[in-house]
Amino acid sequence: MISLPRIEDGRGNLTFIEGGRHVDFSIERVYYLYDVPGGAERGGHAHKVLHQLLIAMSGSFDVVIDDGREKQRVHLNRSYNGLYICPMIWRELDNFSSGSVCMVLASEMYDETDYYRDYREFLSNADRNSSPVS
Ligand code: T46
Repeated sequence: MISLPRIEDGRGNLTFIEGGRHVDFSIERVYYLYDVPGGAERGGHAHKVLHQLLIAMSGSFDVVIDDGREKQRVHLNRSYNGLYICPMIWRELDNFSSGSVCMVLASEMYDETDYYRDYREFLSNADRNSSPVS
């Protein structure tokens, strides 16, 4: 989880994000998920090379991250916190609150060939990329 800068004054709060400073990658793409119906699930894939930062700009949702060995459920509900997801992490998003907005900063342009959308294929490649245990 990355804590982003917060500038607070009587007019409200301001948060900013600089590529290469608050995130270790240069930001090539921004997209956002919104108007997500109650009970909907998104994600269900991993990326080969893409780095991303997920931020709950409004409302809240959960992200389940999975490196092929362990899973962790993370609740995002603050617009000054970002969840950094490196390559080769399976992610699933659910539990979207009404009116929530998930903004994503991405290190690459959209490329469908960067996705593992099949969990078994992801697992076999996650195994191959994992460091050997002595
Ligand atoms: C991720 C989670 C958090 C594009 O044309 N351009 C884009 O930049 C993106 C992200 C998607 N698309 C197209 C591809 C599909 O035809 O939009 C459609 C829906 O994409 P997808 O099913 O991958 O959406 P999510 O919400 O399941 O996943 C997205 C990102 O794809 C993924 O990288 O981490 O949000």
